[in-house]
Formats: sequence, C-alpha cells, structure tokens
Amino acid sequence: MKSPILAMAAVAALGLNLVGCKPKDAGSAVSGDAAEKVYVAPGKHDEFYNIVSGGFNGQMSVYGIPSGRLLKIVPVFSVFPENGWGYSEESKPMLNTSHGEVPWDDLHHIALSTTNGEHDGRWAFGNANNTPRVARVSLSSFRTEEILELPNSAGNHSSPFITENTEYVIAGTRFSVPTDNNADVPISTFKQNFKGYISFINVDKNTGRMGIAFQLKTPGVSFDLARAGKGKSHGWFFFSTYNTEQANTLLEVNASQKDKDFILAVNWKKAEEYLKQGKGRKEPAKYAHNLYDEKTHTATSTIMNEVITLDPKECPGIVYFIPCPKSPHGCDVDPTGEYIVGSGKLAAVIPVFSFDKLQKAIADKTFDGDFDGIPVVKYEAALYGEVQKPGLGPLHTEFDGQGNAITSFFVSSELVKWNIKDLKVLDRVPTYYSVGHLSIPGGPTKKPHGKYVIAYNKITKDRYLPTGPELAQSAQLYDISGDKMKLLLDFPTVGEPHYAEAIPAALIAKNSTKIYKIEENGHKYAAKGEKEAKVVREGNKVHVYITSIRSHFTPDNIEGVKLGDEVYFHVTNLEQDWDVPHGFAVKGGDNAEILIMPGETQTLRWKPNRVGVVPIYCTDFCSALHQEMQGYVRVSPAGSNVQLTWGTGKNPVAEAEKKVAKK
Ligand code: K7E
Ligand code: CUA
Repeated sequence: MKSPILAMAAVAALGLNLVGCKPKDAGSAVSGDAAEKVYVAPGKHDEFYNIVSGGFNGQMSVYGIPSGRLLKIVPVFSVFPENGWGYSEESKPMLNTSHGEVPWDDLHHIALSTTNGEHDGRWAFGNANNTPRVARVSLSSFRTEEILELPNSAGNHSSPFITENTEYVIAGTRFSVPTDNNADVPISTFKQNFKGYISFINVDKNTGRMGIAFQLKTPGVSFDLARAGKGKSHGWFFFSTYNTEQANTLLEVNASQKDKDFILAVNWKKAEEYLKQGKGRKEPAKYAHNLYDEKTHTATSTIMNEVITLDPKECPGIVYFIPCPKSPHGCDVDPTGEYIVGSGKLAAVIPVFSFDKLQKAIADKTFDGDFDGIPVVKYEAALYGEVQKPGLGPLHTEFDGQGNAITSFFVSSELVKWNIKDLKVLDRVPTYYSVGHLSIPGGPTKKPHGKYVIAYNKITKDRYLPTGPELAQSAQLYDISGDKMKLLLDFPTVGEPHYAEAIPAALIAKNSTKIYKIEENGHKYAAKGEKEAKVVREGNKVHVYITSIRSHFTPDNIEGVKLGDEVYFHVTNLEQDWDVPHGFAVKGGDNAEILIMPGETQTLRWKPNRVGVVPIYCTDFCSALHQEMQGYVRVSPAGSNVQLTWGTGKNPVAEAEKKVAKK
C-alpha cells in the first residue's frame, strides 16, 4: 500500500489540476474570495451553529459557521472543572452508572432532534462509546439534561441516530457480548453466546425524556453506524456491521476475511407490532437513568432493573441482512429515503442500495440463504448501483439537498461529490489530512440546508503552529454552493472531532435560556435572598446557605467549622441579569470550582484537612469589585468549642440602593 504521505501528495496534485494555475503548496489551495466568505464582522453572528463531538474528551463543542469561532464546550460524559460539571453535588449523579461513577467517556456522534424529518432545534443527542450511554443536551441551556446507560452493550458506537420525529434514538453495540444476565462464559463461545444488541430508546415528545423501549437481540456482529429511513423508508433503520466473521481475537485479520459484511435493515414499525402482541421478553438488567431537573437545579440517578428484549428469530419480518462490501463504516440514507449508501473501508466502490428494490426482494424472497437465522437479501437484488473508483477508504456520506452526495475518504484524504441518480463522480477536493466524518448543515435530514461542507480530519501535520507532540485537531470548511467545492477555512477543534451537525442559528438562538427565575428555584438548599442565608450544622455536616450578588457573598465570614466536618457550600446566585454568573472556590478543596448561573443554586463539598483560616472567593470576573468578592472560613480542631457563627458586614452602598429601590 502507498504511504499516506504519498497518497496525500498525489491527491494534492490532483487538486492542483482542478484549481488550475494556483501555487503549488497545499496552504494556498484556497479561492480568492475565501476570506470574505468566512469573515463575520466583530459584533455580528454566524449563520449556523455547528455542534461537534469531542471524541475522547467526552464533550460536545459549539462553533459558529462560517467563522469557525469556538462558542462553547458542553461537558457531557466527562467531568469539567471549568464549570464544576461532575464536581458539584448537583451534577455528580449525571455520571453515575451501574459501575458507579464513570467520569469520562468517548463521544463520537451527534444527532440533532427532528420533527417531520427536519431540524427542530430542541436537543442534541450524543453517545458514550466506552461505558455505553446516550445523552440528551438541551439546545436552550446548552446543558446535558439526561444520560441513559445501556445494558447488554459494550462500545456504544452505532449511536445515537434518530427517526424522523425523534420517536426513537437507537444505539447498536460495537462489541457483541453475552447477555449481562449470563455473562460468565468462555470467550471462545462467541458464536453461541455473544449477541449484538440494539437499543431502541423512546423520547418523550414534550420533555425529551428517554427510556429503553426495547432491545433487539441480533446475531453476534459488530454494529458500526446507522441511519433511520425517511419519507418512504420511515419505519425502517439501517445499520452497518463488521466482524460478520464473528471473530473474537485479532480482528484486524480475522474480521477482514469476508468479501462482504452486512447492512442490517430493521423494520421497527413491525417490531412495535410484535411488542403490542406481547412478544417482548422482560429480562433482568442493571442500568442507570440520570436526569437533571431545571427547577431543582439538581440531578438524580435511578438504577433500572429490567429491559424488554425482542428476538428477531421469533418475530419474522423485522430484520434482514444485505451484503455490503467490505468492512462498511458509514451507512447513510439520502433525503428522499430511497437510497442507502454503504461505505466499505476496504472496498473499491461505494454501493448504493434502493429501498424500493429491497422491499421487492423481501416480498419475492430473493434471498441468499440466511445468517444465523436471519434472511440475507441477494446483493444485486437490493443494489441500485455502485459508484466506481470513487477514492480510497470511504467512510461517511452526507447530502446537499440538490441530488448529490459527498463522501469522505480517509486513505486518499479527500471529499468526493457524486450524483445520486447516475452515480457519477462530479468533483473532488483534498482534505488536510485524512478526513473522518463530514457534515453538511442539515445533511442527514429530509431538507439539507446545504451551502457548506465541513471536514473533520484525523491528521493535522503542518496545518497549524506546532504545539509539541500533540497537535491541534482540525476541521475544514468548504463552500459547496457552486459546481466545484472550494476550501474556505481551517479551524482547530477541541478533543477529536467525529460526527457533527450544523443547524441554522435562527432555529436555536431565539430560544436561548438567559437566566433562571429566582422565585422558581426549587433547590432544597436555595437561599432566595440574603435574609435566607445561614449556616446549619447536622452532626458533622455543615450546610452553608450562601448567596452571591455583585460583589459579595452572604455570609462571607464563617467560624465554628471543625476538623472532621464535611462542609457543603450551597451557593445561590441572586442575579437576575443575563451573563452574570458567579464562581466559587475554596483553598485546598479536593474538588473543582463551581460556576453558578443567575437564579441557580450549586453545591461544592469541602472536607477541611487542617486547622486554619481558609479563603473562599468568586472565580468569575463579575464586576469592577470582583476581586473584592472573597471571604474566610475558620477551621478549628475537632472538639473545639468555637461556636458556629456567620455573617457579612453591612454594605453602605447596597443599603443605600435598597432604600432608593423602596421609594
Ligand atoms: Cu469517527 Cu463515526 Cu466513531 Cu467514522 S467514527 S471517522
Ligand atoms: Cu462574583 Cu466575581
């Protein structure tokens, strides 16, 4: 095989031919008006939000497009000391699992909620690849509101993908595993005992609350990616699989034996019918369901004990295998719902399947035998056609809404645009380097917004100033409004970007949460005004009901804490203005800071381990007197008789303001 560098050089040369007489180096393969097209003037807003997975940082990040400006990092499965996610008492339950607290994960895919197959701007879902979980992030508060663990799963890669009306979020297991309930089996019994579970998670239309509706117990293969049907194929789901060899060791070799793996087609409407007929089986399973409540500003974690499974062998007509060359990765459905695009990482073609042909093949039973009891549809019977010589190592495909598809090629490091109807390649542009996922705004929906494609690259090399052994991660923005794709911008991302979605700013910006109303604060330890501030001892637990407002804490002097105490600072931010968070930190705390939004209460636990006077302070520059926003806690030896006292001195400015306000 060619070295990746040579392959890249070859592709760069190819790119040169396409852009004519541009200079030779990759850095200037940019059109003349690129700067103008990505320039968002100071004070102006971007046209799109780009919600980008952070891969091994377990987060999502939010960029503006076309500027590529980083707007926010949303911690999801990973602790985030910057705002106290996973450190505050309120957020800790969000990271609970059946294994206990798991403070990290690997987030690969984003799915934005849709209604009638179009973006509705309500939620972003993300998957945890390591300890299988699915999260729901609010696109109003840009906070993780819910995390659901998945039993009978390992490596939740084929996830989250959603149906047209967000009826279901699905999650296919990457590793086949024995049922949790009967897991102590020899690894060599893979073929008998290991199953590929797919979880169908239902989503409440109004609240977004998730629950596992059922799990499909399919043969032991690895699920990689998936897409729901749309339009005519609504009611179906398509999953790419690998390791249909069912190897349990040295998969690099043993799982690349077959010329074709499978796409699994699932008729979930039919599965629903079987469930109604009582074909589901209740099985014991242990998994956590974590919910963040905006009223109490507190998360709860509930351990669930049971899941409903459906065995397709007992429910004919739910699942079919379609052969797909070779080691498929992406499995993408075009906006009409008719075409299903497979992307064999080791294949020389891109196979495009037809939903209509698939239906006919199923009706006519044009099968090539079965795989572990599941009918295998004949390749040609479901195939619409193949894109010939598209490039090397196709991974993912998105759609521009104009009848074209754009596919990412890892090995040949390029984006290739092709026409869905005639399967002809129309254009190709190099990526720098080795693109993984790609994203067209609205690309996975029924109505792509088009305009741009963004490449999320796996290798950065020389694109930015070097920063030691670990380089910036890299995304690239291309204009796709004309016949030819044009590189506009490189922008660095945090973590390792896998999938991302972009959505018009107009669908989200207007709904942004600004503050939490203090009178609606239902937190158990809220102090909804300085008068409610207090310190309460319960045995060795000391609860500090503390308020913050520009620019002081109430109380800011506390005495009577003793060694052996556990102190809980319940900080309520009394501000009711947008953009005035306060922070809170304590010297020597084995914890992070917390950031408290206006009207919210958050709690920092602190166990003092030495005698002394310990400073506390606000960490977020909130006013000209932010630096004055500080206080002291006196810690005395265990058994000392220092009384519990607290207070804040009178503030003449605040007192005067109160009087004015009363008049
Ligand atoms: Cu990065 Cu979607 Cu995990 Cu392809 S996967 S690249
Ligand atoms: Cu409050 Cu700085």
